[in-house]
Amino acid sequence: MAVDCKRAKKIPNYRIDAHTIAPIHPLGVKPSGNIYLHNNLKELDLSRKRQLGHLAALSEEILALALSFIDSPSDLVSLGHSSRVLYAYTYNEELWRKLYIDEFMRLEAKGGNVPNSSGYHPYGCRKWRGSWRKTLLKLDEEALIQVNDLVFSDFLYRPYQCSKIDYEYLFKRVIAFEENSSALRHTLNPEFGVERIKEADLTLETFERSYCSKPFILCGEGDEKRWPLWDLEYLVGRFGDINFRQEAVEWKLSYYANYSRNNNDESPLYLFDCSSEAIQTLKGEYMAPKIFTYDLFKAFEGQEINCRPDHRWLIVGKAGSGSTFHKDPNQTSAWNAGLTGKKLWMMLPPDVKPPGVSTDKEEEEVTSPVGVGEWVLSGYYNDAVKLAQEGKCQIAVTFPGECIYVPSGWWHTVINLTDSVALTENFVPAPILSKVLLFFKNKKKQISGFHLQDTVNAMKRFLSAHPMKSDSSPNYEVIENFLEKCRHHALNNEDCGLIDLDLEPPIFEFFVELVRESKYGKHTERALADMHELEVNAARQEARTNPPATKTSEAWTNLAAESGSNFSFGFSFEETA
Ligand SMILES: O=C(O)CCC(=O)C(=O)O
Ligand SMILES: [Fe+2]
Repeated sequence: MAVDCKRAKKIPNYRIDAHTIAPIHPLGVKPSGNIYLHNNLKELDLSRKRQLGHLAALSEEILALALSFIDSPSDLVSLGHSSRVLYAYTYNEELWRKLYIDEFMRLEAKGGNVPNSSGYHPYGCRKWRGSWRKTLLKLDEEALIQVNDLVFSDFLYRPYQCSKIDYEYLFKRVIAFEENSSALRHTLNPEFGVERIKEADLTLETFERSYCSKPFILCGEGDEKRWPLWDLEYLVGRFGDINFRQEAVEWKLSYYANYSRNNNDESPLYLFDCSSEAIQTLKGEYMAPKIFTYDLFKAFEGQEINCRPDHRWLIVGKAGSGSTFHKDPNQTSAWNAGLTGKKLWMMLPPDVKPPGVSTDKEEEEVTSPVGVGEWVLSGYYNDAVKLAQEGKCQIAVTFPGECIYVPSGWWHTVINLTDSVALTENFVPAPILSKVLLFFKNKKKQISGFHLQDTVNAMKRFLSAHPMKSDSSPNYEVIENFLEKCRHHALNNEDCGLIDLDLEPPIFEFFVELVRESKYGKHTERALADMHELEVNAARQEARTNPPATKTSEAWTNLAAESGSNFSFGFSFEETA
């Protein structure tokens, strides 16, 4: 008991108290629970019915759904002008954001993927005015019609509440603790913190032997110039007129900066760019940590092959933006270097489900039902702290100049606690080759980032440049069959994962042969053997946790063996296990 108390004291308190966030909604909308403080519920019900007319028969969910089908700003504003309650429901930023983004996507689909230099302007909106509603209606001021004591709705209040979270304040204890660890270049929280190591102290050999499958943070040694000190203002100064991708939209960086400085979004648009003109310049202005450059996905590079999935991103986001829980694509590992700002990381091993996330068995569908703000306010963050105290989750804050390693297959979420700029790259260190191969072999539907035409071209060029070796013949055959099948289709260059054709590129077979022929060839046989072992272990584990509901009877097996290939019955000998 005494030992437990002492231990409990040693663990830093990373929990937060989210109950103090109660901003006043600009229209006076109150949280649902406040309705019980109203002194005349009958009168409230009557006014609501008067205000909504026939729409009062709808539940809030159905009303919201119906409003989301309105597909023009002028219709939405007209409906809002018919009563105060409808003004409040149509004021919801999510509706206006959707209107803008749907139109942007329509314009992009019509005009092709590469916007002209001025980009697309849904409904002629060339100026960001501080909210999606004001931008679409080209308003600098709004009437802000008040609905005090008339609208009690979590549905309307909650997103506003989330947009006003002061993350730096909410996580001040965690930040202070991590700041000390960062200054010492050593984690003061070995229980569930992420180990910090000086970049110069970690050799490739030690990384591959002992660090490849756990998170850690590489820190510098006071060298201010180790990483570029870019912030958004600096980038706007250099690339303000260049288009960058922010999730579904692509805007000039100067436009994104205006948006970023002034919006009420619950989940602000996150700039995640791998293809702007600027990134071509910027990629020459930093050096990845040396130990992360031994990267087996380089086998997909080179003039002759040139079909590597995108793997390098510039990330810019304001406080409150972030990445919801995910595993990185194609079972790759990643590094992420903070250039400005503070990022909160939560990382869980591959087989621990993150709080608030549900998946199907194969993890093809991942549902994070809420944005990061809602995730924090609903108590899931504190659930993650509890998991961390049980050794099932690691939590850290990274600061400028720190580079975190995200191991292959680990769940992770990131919350920008302040405005942030970061660089990230996905890569495949040698020890995870077997896991990537297993993924390519058995999770074909989840493979992403390979473009059909580029991949087909790469396969053709590879086959003509590399004569078959005896070990390669089954793989060559599969690739040749695929190429033959492609001859009967008109190919586009969509991501293979999005294509609905009966064409599944044999990425597993191709990758094996590419690695075999590359400078990483010495890893091939060992990785294939390890992959096989992983496969057998996974099958054993599956049999243990999910024994088949039926088993084939001995009689059936014997009969089948005796009758040879002509065996056929119109009934089954299956018995319940
Ligand atoms: O938001 C971030 O910085 C994390 C990015 C990330 O996890 C990713 O690129 O996969
Ligand atoms: Fe990630």
